[in-house]
Amino acid sequence: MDLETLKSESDHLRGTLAQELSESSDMFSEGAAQLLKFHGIYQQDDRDHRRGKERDYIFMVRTSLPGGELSAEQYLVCDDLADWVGDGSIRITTRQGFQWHHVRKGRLHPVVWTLNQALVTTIGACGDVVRNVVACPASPELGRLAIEIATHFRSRSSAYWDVWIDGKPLVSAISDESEPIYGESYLPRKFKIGIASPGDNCVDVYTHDLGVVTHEGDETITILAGGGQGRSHNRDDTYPRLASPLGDVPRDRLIEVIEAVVVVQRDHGNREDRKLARLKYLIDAWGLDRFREAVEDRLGWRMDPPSVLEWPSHRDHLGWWRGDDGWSVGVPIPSGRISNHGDSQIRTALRQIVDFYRPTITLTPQQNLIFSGISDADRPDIAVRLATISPGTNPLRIDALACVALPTCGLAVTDAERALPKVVDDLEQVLTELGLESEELGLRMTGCPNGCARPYNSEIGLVGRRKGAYDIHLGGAHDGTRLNRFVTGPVKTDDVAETLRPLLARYAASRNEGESFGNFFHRVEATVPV
Ligand code: SRM
Ligand code: SF4
Repeated sequence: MDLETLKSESDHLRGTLAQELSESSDMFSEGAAQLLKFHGIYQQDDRDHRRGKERDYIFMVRTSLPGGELSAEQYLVCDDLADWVGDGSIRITTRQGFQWHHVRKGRLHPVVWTLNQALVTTIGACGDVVRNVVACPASPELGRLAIEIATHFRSRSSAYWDVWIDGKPLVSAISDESEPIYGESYLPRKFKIGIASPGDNCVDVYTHDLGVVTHEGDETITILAGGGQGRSHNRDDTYPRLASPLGDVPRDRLIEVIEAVVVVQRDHGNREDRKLARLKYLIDAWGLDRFREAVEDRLGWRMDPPSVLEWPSHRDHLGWWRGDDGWSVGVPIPSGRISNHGDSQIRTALRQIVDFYRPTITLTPQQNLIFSGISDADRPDIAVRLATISPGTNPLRIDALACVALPTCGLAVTDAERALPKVVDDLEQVLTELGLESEELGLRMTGCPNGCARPYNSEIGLVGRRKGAYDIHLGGAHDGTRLNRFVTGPVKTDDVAETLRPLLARYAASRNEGESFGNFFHRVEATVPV
């Protein structure tokens, strides 16, 4: 059965899920596995353990945490789960969520049930709906806006409660299952929303289907539309795209505007070919003006021309700062992996801080986390504890992102998270030799072209091409406002740094003052041999 039929005939995302969940098999049927995604769960297999056609079925559970915020109590529940499911780790995602990997089928119900008792949901974390809404993690106000948007676009189906919470909704009773926004077939594809503070592009606002940009001291909001990173190696008609400025709208009409964009995509997005179903392809097929007109026709009023945006800041919120509720500290977590291995005891250190000092936790879209609400008295001890898990001060290492990839991702052609440390070590060595060790060089690595670590607008994007080898993309703007381009590949993991050395040497020797590596490459690219 094709996915469109499956969705519309699923009885609002129920399908055979409840029945299959109670069966002893270690996996779900293809149809049920597709519906499972709308409940925040992916059926996977451990690719390190593939033997011929034999599969070791495991599941990934993903939270939907608008704005990435958790209380200390919720964090501790999430941390506990890492011990009794999976591989002893939790993973912070590039959309401010948590993921648990290696969950066995028999544990799915207790995991989702336990999360919901702590008021952490997984509904809509995956599937053809509005996904987790991300927001600048340093702004509580934007966090609240993310919750407002997420609540408005949450699916009304009560299948989630039926399957996972024994029919009992925990937050609010849903009496009507009809989906006024999504309709019976939901959206043609996932839909992503990101909210940025003025001048601060830490959420990579141009990479979302819809970007929301607030303005200081002003009730106007700038809307961007049509961002996305995913592409396929064998399909030239797929490509990454930066969101285009659509218009300025009043704050009190924001939800109405987002709904109009979502509904235009629902009605006109491609339902024949899932590879071309994201909003970016509709906008390119129609042209931005026709798309804007369709949105305005739904609204019944016109948007103002979009404000010009500038982004002096793009890096994550790391280190200490003082806010209204005390101290906050942004903690770099390499590839977002909260685990203990060897000398690195990240999970234990974070748990002890949360358990003892009860800060608020905000996950960031750059796979890090922020502790807030810390008193003057508690700050020194927390600082000492965090020093034990510090990845150092090198900006390349701290800013680098890698997607999960092998062994859990079914679409990976090679490693990313597991390969990143070697690439960073090698590059750090080259940068030090060239006197560039304190440069902020945005490096992002993925195990396939789908773009989960947003590699296509980074300064150096490494995109998995085949086992152990990557295409190198260069020239993205430091602030995320320009796509990079394919330069060479596939290059083996061990050869990445040496391949880049001549270009980095030229950058060291002939860059303009204050020029970032991405801008340098963009300026001189026609003459650069790589
Ligand atoms: Fe992603 C599919 C992991 C953010 C574009 N992504 C997947 C799957 C579920 C593989 C699958 O479909 O079987 C990966 C699961 C791996 C695993 O084992 O955990 C996966 N994506 C991730 C995460 C965990 C990456 C990370 O290391 O942090 C991120 C989870 C975010 C979350 O909490 O919701 C994640 N994915 C992204 C982003 C970045 C973003 O949203 O800011 C993108 C690029 C932006 C975009 O959507 O265009 C992204 N993921 C994709 C795509 C390409 C979609 C497309 O339009 O072509 C796929 C493949 C698909 O959907 O068919 C995909
Ligand atoms: Fe998997 Fe590819 Fe996404 Fe990495 S970019 S998590 S390999 S789908």
